[in-house]
Amino acid sequence: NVNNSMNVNNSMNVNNSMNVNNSMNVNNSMNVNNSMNVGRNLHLQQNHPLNTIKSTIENHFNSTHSEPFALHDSLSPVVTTKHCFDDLLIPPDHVSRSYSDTYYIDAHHCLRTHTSAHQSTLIAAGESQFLCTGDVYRRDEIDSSHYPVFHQMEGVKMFPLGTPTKVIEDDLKSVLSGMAKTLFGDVEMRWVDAYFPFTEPSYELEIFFNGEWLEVLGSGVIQQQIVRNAGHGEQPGWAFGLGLERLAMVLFEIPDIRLFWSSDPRFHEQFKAGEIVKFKGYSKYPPVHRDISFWTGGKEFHPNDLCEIVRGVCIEEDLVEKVELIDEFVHPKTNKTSNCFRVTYRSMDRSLTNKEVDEIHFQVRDNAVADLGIEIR
Ligand code: FA5
Ligand code: MG
Repeated sequence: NVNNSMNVNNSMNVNNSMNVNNSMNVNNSMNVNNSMNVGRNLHLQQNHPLNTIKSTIENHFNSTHSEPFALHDSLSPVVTTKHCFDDLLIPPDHVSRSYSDTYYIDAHHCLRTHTSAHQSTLIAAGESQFLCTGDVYRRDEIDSSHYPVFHQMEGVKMFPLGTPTKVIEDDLKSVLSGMAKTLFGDVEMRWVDAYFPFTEPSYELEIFFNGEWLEVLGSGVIQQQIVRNAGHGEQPGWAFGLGLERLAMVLFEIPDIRLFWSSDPRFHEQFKAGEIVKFKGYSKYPPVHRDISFWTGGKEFHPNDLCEIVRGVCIEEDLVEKVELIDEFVHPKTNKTSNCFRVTYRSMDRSLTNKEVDEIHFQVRDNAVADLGIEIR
């Protein structure tokens, strides 16, 4: 019934580039059979940064085109090797097919390595423009921007028969740079020639952000053979594939790709659907909780005053993460008000001992009694 929590952490002191190595349940040697992450569908979770990026892009496409893009975000990540590779003209000996790159389920099925795995099926189904989002899996390196599961969005736009390649290329570039402007504002961007077996010509879009060029997406004019094989003859089109985590890490200032998989409420509480806000780092060390229950005295009591006292006791080291009112009632006979506050102590850089937290908390109680005229229960 009481929702009166105050964050007394000084967020300016929070180290955004902290190492979160030990804080998460990351299974580096994930295999297909026991991966906990298959089916998590972060891109479908309300309020999740990946969902916000996804819907921002979807809204951008559908507000800049009069004919809507069909939206797909729940196609199974288990695909045939035909859909993932053959249909995209990826040669049989291409590195991306190897057992050291791809999570195979059997000789003919794998976890999709990119959302391009759905391209030819959707074109064959007659869709002329669509966005397709999903989790993709690669045996990739592990560092702060690479993770064996990440999320991609694929976009395809088909054109009337006979549309010149130049027109398609120009449309591709203007639509995608418009999308980048919607996400990043007025940034510098550049098109870099690239190679993909399934597009020709191919380009990568890079944007200059925080002092460096960042690869945002791969794209190009779809190889006609793919469209022919999908039963749509000489109809031309473009396609792109982008990494949602990379965009979200930059826009939300999320320092480590593993944070997206966190179940820590301190991560999720920071985000609301559709809002791009800067992530505030938090500590990986365990919290220590202490409650303080008291009758408020003759003086008028304000919760902020208690926060001041806690801050004062922890002046040398910023050890308090949160002070929240967890219970409040008025005694029916005496008419006195009782409050119970929970103080969460947590260091950004070490584990606290119970003994030192006890000492701090006793000091908090003593000071509160002396300064606020309260009566400990
Ligand atoms: C592809 O996956 C192509 N299918 C993209 C494409 C689609 C090209 C349609 C042409 C037409 P690439 O492997 O470069 O390309 O990945 C695309 C994006 O996914 C990258 O730009 C990057 O943003 C992201 N990405 C790639 N590997 C990782 C990873 N290990 N972790 C996080 N993001 C990644
Ligand atoms: Mg690339």
